[in-house]
Amino acid sequence: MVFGRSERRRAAAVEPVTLKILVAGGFGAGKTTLVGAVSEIKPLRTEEMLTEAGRPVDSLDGVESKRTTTVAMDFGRISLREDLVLYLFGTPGQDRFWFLWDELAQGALGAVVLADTRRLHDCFAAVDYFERRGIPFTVAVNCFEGADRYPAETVREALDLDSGTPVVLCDARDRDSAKEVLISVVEHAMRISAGQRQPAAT
Ligand SMILES: Nc1nc2c(ncn2[C@@H]2O[C@H](COP(=O)(O)OP(=O)(O)O)[C@@H](O)[C@H]2O)c(=O)[nH]1
Ligand SMILES: [Mg+2]
Repeated sequence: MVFGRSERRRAAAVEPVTLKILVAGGFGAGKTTLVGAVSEIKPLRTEEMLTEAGRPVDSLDGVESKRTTTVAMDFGRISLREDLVLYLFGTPGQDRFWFLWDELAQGALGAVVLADTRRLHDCFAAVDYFERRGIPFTVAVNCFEGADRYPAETVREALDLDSGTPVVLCDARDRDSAKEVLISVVEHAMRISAGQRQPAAT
């Protein structure tokens, strides 16, 4: 039926809601991997080969196989539904690129903080950053082989997170797993904004 309601709905789907999500975490935590695993478009990356000069700065302990480093950011897109599209922006992992964060954070609905339990302290800065700015985030523990497994609650305590902040275990290489992480961020951000819309009790 050409003029039926279903046609209208299909037309409406052409303009989906687009949301911006940041993907943060320490160097080698899996940001580029996660964006690449879920993105429907070829992820835009600005990677530079680690140079000898960069070696003393970019610690490779625990990420022995890592050969490139993201100097600007990862960018990707995923449609969670036909009317809901996420744009993913991977934040640069090294502290010396922090000047890019404030611009990246503009208009972000929420964030993923990728954590590697072998180097948990590497994500403290990202957690602090989003807490300070009131940007909702989910902590996604990237379960590398060879890393000890900890329950989500243990990670929550170690990071001293608010009870409402989701902590999920993931495999950044796995599309479905990475998608679950993103759904967690969106749901968490929606819960927070719904809470803020509640009229104040009189
Ligand atoms: N075993 C394992 N390796 C991973 C996983 N996620 C990322 N890696 C690898 O760890 C290294 C660092 O990941 P990358 O995404 O570049 O980290 P980034 O610095 O946060 O962007 C790469 O060699 C990845 O292939 C994972 O879930 N399991
Ligand atoms: Mg990267």
